[in-house]
Amino acid sequence: MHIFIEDINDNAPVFSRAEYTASISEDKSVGSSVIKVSASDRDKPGTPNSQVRYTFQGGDNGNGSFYVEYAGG
Ligand SMILES: [Ca+2]
Ligand SMILES: [Ca+2]
Repeated sequence: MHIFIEDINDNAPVFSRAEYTASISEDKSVGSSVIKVSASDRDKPGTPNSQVRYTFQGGDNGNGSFYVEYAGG
């Protein structure tokens, strides 16, 4: 008898900081990076369980003025 232990998605992503704030000056060029955030997830690496997807609050990808660039885990 074989018992396979698979990873389950029991860890939520944890941001490296509790809160992020950023300000941007008006003369910044379009496409400038405003802020970089990162979160980590303790589930098994390389599986959907540990994939972190970033969106704005509410799940959209910005109102046109700002957008989220997805990067890595
Ligand atoms: Ca997870
Ligand atoms: Ca897990």
